[in-house]
Amino acid sequence: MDKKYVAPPYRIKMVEPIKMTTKNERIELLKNAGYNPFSLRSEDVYIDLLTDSGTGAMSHFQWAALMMGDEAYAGSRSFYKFEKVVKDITGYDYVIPAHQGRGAEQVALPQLVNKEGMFFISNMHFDTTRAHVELAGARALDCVIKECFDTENYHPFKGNFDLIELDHIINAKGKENIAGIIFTITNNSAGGQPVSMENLREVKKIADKYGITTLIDGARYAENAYFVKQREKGYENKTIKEIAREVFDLADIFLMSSKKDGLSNIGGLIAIKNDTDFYNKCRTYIVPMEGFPTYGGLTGRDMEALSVGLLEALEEDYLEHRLDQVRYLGDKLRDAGVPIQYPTGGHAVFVDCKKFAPHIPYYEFPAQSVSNAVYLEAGVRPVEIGSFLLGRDPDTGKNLESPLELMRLTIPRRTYTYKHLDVVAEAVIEVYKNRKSLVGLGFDYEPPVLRHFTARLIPLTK
Ligand code: P61
Repeated sequence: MDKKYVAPPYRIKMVEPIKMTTKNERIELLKNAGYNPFSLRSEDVYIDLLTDSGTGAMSHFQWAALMMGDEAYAGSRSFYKFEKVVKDITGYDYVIPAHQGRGAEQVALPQLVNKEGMFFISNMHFDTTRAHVELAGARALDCVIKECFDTENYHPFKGNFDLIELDHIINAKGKENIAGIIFTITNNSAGGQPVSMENLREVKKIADKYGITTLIDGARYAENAYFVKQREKGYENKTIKEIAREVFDLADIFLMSSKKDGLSNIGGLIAIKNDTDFYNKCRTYIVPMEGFPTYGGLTGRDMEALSVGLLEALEEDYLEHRLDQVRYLGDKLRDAGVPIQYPTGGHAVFVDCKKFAPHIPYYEFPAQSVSNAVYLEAGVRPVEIGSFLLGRDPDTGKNLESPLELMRLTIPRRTYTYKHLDVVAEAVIEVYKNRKSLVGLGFDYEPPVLRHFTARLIPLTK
């Protein structure tokens, strides 16, 4: 295995002080937060690994571009700049900005659902995508390869679609009932795992065979392209932009939360290959939901920053360092015996808490328990991606069991140093050493929807 990690291809020009709290303070802070790190104040967090969404550092080119924002309500110059960049990257005909990924989802997805009993199929839907599929009256079905759930063993593309399962689902549900096939690249929920070009080509063939629309949920499409370059034969000498373009050629619609690979703090978009009718529908509905089609909930300066950020995110030296940071943290944990989703993906290290704390059952949220312990140890804030986030079966009211119980250590872009990651690794390793003392959690307050954001929990003493 290559153990070399590249130094950042940037230097630091502005700093944001962060402060370390004491363990006793953190015990009190976590208790007040209802044992749910979402309720902590960010000031009480030393290293914040809750998400890579909108938390990255902008370049000086982006900060300079902010000054060029044209805040016109209609026909903003900044929109046309943004549109040009997105068209150049995707090769698509139409571009509509949205305030973030879920804004794009709420406008675009319902336009594909034209009757009851329809389905979207994805390698793995992200939770907001699933929520918007369901709000549109459809159902979300996942068909990722089984290797994805085997966290220990290497597979270069754990985000791949299970092609046999995909064909099977389409036949079982009826092709006329499939609203679309969504390529989630990278596959966030199971580890930021990439999808290979070969797999996407096969998915496209299946979609064409049945005449089904293909969509990209491409919050991290540039990171996916970098993995293709590193791991897939025939792509070694292609540029990231060329690889990304090959993916765009396989789809009809691109939905993006540009808070990730747009290297900006806010933003989203809908891009459409050539379907004028679909574009007109989205353009109509963006108005009441997000705003006029040339701003879609963004300011002119947001669109300026994005126009620069989208291109910077395709730069190879940036991507190499970005993925090296994730690999660095993953290697440190793996070397110490901590079970992680291996290999590491694009934006985070996912710790396998079914293996970390096997004595805690899924309905007492093992990954949440580990996350809390990591916060107590060093003021590091991870996020649970497991049964706590999954919620309850709407019909039976029972807690659903997630196939994976993960603690995500999500690395913001261009924000932390390798030394910060050492602190994170040391904290997780320390908690791992004392893992037998971890206890499960029960509800003090459980909200009826998206409970993980605002629930209050209590530790269940043995
Ligand atoms: C994240 F705790 N992701 O990973 P928006 N598609 C994909 C995403 O990863 C994604 C969106 C669409 C987040 C933010 C987040 O329960 C949570 O711009 C592949 O966030 O609307 C977002 O994009 C939606 C964190 C979202 C959460 C929901 O951290």
